[in-house]
Amino acid sequence: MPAVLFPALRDAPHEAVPKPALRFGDRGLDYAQLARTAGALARELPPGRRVAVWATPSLETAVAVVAALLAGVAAVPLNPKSGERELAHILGDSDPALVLAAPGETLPGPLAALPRVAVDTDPDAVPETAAGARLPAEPDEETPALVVYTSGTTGPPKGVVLPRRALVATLDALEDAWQWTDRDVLVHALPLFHVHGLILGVLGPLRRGGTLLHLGRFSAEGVRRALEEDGATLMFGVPTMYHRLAREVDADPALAAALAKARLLVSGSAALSVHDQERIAAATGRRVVERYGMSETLMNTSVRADGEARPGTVGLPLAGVGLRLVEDDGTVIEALDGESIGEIQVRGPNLFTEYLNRPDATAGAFDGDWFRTGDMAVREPDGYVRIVGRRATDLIKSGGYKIGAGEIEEVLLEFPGVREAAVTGEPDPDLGERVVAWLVREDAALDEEAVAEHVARRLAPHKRPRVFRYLDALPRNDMGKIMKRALRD
Ligand code: MCA
Ligand code: AMP
Repeated sequence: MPAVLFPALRDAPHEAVPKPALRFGDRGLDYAQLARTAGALARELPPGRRVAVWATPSLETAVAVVAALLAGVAAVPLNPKSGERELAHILGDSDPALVLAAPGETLPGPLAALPRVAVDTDPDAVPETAAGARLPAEPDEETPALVVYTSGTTGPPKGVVLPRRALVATLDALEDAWQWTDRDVLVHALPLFHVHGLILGVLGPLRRGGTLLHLGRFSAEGVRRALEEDGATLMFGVPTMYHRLAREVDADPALAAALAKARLLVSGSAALSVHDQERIAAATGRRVVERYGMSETLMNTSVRADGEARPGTVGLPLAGVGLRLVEDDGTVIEALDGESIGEIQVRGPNLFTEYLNRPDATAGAFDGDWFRTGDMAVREPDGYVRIVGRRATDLIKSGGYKIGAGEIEEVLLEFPGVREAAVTGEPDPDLGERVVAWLVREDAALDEEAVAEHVARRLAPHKRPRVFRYLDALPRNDMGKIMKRALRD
């Protein structure tokens, strides 16, 4: 029997008291209403094809993705700020049958050729005949649920195919680690086109039968209000968000009191600085819990709700997740000594199936059934994982977004007046890392703003360089390869 992804949706029509499922600003749906709207939309989706979702931070995105999941149709969430180049690649690669978007949303050029289905979130607009219909039968657990695009060191982003089995495995492992229940009300302001905001942040509460409050846009005041006034018990955020809370919490006793009341504050997508962790702990008496995951693996480790949130660590492997550290020569590190550094490799039901249309990349990512994460770590004597770095210097994590240097370099080289380009990440107290462009330019008149704008338009605004540095020539080795380490040093 395939696992039922959302039991609360199937039970909803029989609930005596409506249970809130989703709220975005002043609009929301209870479980019965969500079953009705998403169920009706599910019946319009073409079996066996993929559908794109214009993933604005809105109720429509949540309904669209739930509808696709009910229909057993894989959803491809699109960053609504994607640049032209990125969007054209994703649409060409994933070949969606149609795009789901909120009514009235203006969609950019590359989407114009696709049929568009407007997502209606009004449960009263569903005809009685459709409203009474049963939800579609649950698909097989290996059926692709989502295709999430993620950047690599070079080339365009790859589509990570995530089966329903991986979603169930990761969300149920988090239920165990965080004692996550239907009484939890989650608040966050994460984007809905990545694993963190969409799978953990929307599908997580729905699988548990709990409630999501989405802020639309991150602000400390929004977080305070959700925790203090709207009964939120859990918060998810990237380290940049906790950094911004840490900056305000000293001077804002109401914010400190609200954070202190939360059942669990969870950070992920990048490393939370020990300094920010300590500032929040000093002001609230509460420690932020870190968990570690990846688009390809969903969640691998976490500090447990009943465990110790030790700054700089991401806790223990989750239930069902196999984790090992491997040295460069392939030796598996057995020692839990807090010192021996190896690459994290993982296996388990939480893993993706493949990179879409990229059997070469899929094969290259595995060592047998172990997935190579590219993250370097040590394990402490009690098994806690401490991430110490990343194998690839050409991957940048900025604001929790993974950004490939190669993709930006290609776009920089298209700009008139740019002769050579290299991209690196450098430490940034707010973003974790900021994107730095090293350019050899034709002449000093090059307009930095216009170059940043070009990257923001072709790729996405978070990929634009925040700093420009100019050189007469890029440092290269005998093979002509740019020596990034020399640049950073
Ligand atoms: C600025 N903007 C521009 C330009 N400059 N737009 C066009 N052209 C330009 N040249 C606009 C931006 O679009 C944005 O608009 C605003 O100015 C501010 O931009 P930015 O500085 O980039 O944003 P920020 O305020 O610094 O954002 C910080 C953030 C964001 C909110 C923390 O980085 C964020 O949401 N991060 C979450 C990433 C995430 O979810 N990662 C999960 C993937 P506007 O203000 O209108 O937006 S990792 C994952 O899923 C794994 C599994 C895991 O472990 O979780
Ligand atoms: P993405 O490919 O966008 O899903 O990002 C996955 C990467 O984010 C991982 O390979 C890690 O490098 C990083 N990451 C996620 N969570 C954490 C964390 N808690 N601490 C440090 N790095 C993290």
